[in-house]
Amino acid sequence: MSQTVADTAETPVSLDRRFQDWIDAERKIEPRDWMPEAYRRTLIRQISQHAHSEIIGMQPEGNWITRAPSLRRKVALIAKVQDEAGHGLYLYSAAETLGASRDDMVADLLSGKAKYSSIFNYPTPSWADIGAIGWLVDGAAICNQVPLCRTSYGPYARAMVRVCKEESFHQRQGYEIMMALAQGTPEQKQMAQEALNRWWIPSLLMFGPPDDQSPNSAQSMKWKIKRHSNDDLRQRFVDMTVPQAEFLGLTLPDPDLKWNEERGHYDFGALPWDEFQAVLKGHGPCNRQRMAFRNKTFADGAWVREAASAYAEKQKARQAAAVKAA
Ligand code: BYC
Repeated sequence: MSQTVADTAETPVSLDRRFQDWIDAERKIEPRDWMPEAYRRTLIRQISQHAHSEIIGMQPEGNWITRAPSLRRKVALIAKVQDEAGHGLYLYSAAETLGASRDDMVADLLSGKAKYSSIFNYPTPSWADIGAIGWLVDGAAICNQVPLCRTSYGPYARAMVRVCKEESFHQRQGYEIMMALAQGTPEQKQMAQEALNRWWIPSLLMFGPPDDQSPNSAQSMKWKIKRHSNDDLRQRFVDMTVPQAEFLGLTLPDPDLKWNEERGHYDFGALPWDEFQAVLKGHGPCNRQRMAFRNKTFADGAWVREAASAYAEKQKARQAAAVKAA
């Protein structure tokens, strides 16, 4: 029988302590292991918010599937949006291993009780926004999510491996769109620049509040749910993205952005945290639209869920009859 958190200690120490030692030894927590209730709650919160973000995140891009400029672009965009649905499903499944019910999680999203990423409350008025989302939003997602492949909860860490592989394809499809526009006509280059201007700040806000205003970070880092702080990941993203913008010949919309030799990082301007808080409270440019669309889609899909449940019941009854007859 494999060892569990509860039987690691030779001396009588508290379960909390054994749990922390187990994590400090870089061992994974699995669904049947003992865990502090707060660890379980934190994970359900983070994983379900992450799942909701993937599901709502399909909307800004789905908006452009019918208007993609070529068949190749359309196929890639459909595949990307479909991948996001898949990410949502793996993540809901990971949260279910912690005892969360899928129906409750979905109900919390639909009622507006649950959060999803701030970034998906911004509009996509031009095709270049699809490039900017792939490049910047998926780029930010990669910075934030690659360390989650090493998060302490096994099912979440394993789900993130596939998610990150797909995100890296998404990031490249976005960068390729930006490259085509940046090397195109002056109007196309302008379109790319305007999309970059729209998405740069929201992408930086996506990493969450500054470390000194992040109530969950300290405990989540101790439990190795989070491996890096919000500010560290934001800085990593800025450092990674500046040369990519230079390569495209586009300008990041921040007059305070400059290389700091001493720190070995780029400095950047103050971020609008009041805007972030407003978006979280439901007052971003597209919050109402996103929620209304999700609720409508859920209601429109009721017949599919009913048909799938009826089919599953029928299969179950058939199998039971076959077992009885055997
Ligand atoms: N938007 O104490 P903090 C994607 C909330 S999917 C909204 O730092 P934590 C993609 C936070 O929840 C993108 N809320 O929290 C999909 C907390 O509120 P509660 C999503 C945010 O959890 C499709 C409060 O602010 N990625 O990339 O330690 C296409 C205080 O924050 C945001 C993930 O979910 C935000 N941006 O750290 C393309 C990754 N930031 O819950 C791309 C997994 C913070 O206490 N999640 N809040 O009421 C994480 O890594 C962490 O949960 C966060 C926040 C870094 C996001």
